[in-house]
Amino acid sequence: MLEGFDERSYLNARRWKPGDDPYTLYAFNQRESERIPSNRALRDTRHYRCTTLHYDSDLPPTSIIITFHNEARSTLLRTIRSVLNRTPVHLIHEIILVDDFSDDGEFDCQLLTKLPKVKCLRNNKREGLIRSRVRGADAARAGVLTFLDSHCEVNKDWLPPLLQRIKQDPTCVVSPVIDIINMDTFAYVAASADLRGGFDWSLHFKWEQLSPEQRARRTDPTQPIKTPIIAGGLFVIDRSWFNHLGKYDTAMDIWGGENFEISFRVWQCGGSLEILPCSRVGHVFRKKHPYVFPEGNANTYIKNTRRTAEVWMDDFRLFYYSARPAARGKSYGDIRSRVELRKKLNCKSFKWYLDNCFLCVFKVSFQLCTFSSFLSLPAATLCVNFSSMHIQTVQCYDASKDTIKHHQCTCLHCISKK
Ligand SMILES: [Mn+2]
Repeated sequence: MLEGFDERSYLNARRWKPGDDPYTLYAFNQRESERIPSNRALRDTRHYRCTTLHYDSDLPPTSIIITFHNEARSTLLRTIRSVLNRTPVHLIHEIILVDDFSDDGEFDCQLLTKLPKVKCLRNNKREGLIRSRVRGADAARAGVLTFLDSHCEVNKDWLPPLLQRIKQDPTCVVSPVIDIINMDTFAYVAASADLRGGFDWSLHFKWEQLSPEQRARRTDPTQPIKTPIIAGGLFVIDRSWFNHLGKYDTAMDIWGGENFEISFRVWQCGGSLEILPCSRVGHVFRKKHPYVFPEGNANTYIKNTRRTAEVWMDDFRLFYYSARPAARGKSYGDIRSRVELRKKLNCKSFKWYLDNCFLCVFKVSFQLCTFSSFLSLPAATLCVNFSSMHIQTVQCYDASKDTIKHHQCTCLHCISKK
């Protein structure tokens, strides 16, 4: 299968000397990654009942899209080889690599396209994850799109459960359980299958344990888990549905925030998000980004999340601004086409999303907003006092008229996780 591909010369691994720091380039242990074979065996981390499930023999094939920027060759190759080794060949229409203007990307593209099914597109300037993914999606020819990160390893039977679900319901957007590849040892570690995606009001993603009640309701551990948010690195979506929903917000830069945008959009515009516990894909989690953000990491994250808040969160964007005061006054570009899109697709409100997408049971109460709490905020956009479980905001500020309306606060108390 791999004849014509010279792995050793592709990897071009360096000789490590004592004292060399293997974390310099990629913020993970490059030496260990180079030492581990690209086709290593992995422990099957699924629940044993997953092995008894059957999938249709006529599942739709998929285009697998992997974008990368200055990825380590060893991890990129392991991503691709794990896909080739652990996926029924008829289900892979193609593997599309999008090289986002890596320093030596021409070589990566030239060499990797010798692998079966692999095509490579190279950006001629840095575009970031979001526009790179859209470029890959536009080039894709299969009816289903599979987005993968560039430092993953797919596990046994990872793809059929995802494709089966899309075949049943093309409006469903599905993710595997994301196992952990240790950034120091490259050990492959099973992640809990009792997690779903959540966030705080500053739009930071976090994994959230299913509550004891939710777990009790899950009598079948192979069943999908509805999730308010996807982590964003790895997911599968019907291609027409992706296009219909407006792909991604291509005015977002580099990385970050796009998972909120696509998650809110999918739910509010008639779809759903699920994690499928019988699909497992490992991912190297790191503590920091190894690459540069041309506009700075924080500015990029603010621009992307602010666009998300402005387009999708209605008045609840005020929670975002109180949790992230630095976002006020930062430029975020033109959002008119995304607002248009939301109108055209007739999407539901953010309140509907909060009420229906398993976040919280909210209790609303009204109380007087004290003058002092109002004054304590520099921009005076909100009288607010919240933690992630107890949020208060006020209707005493009218953003459109820039005036204080009244002093009644609306408080949302998250009583319990749905
Ligand atoms: Mn990653």
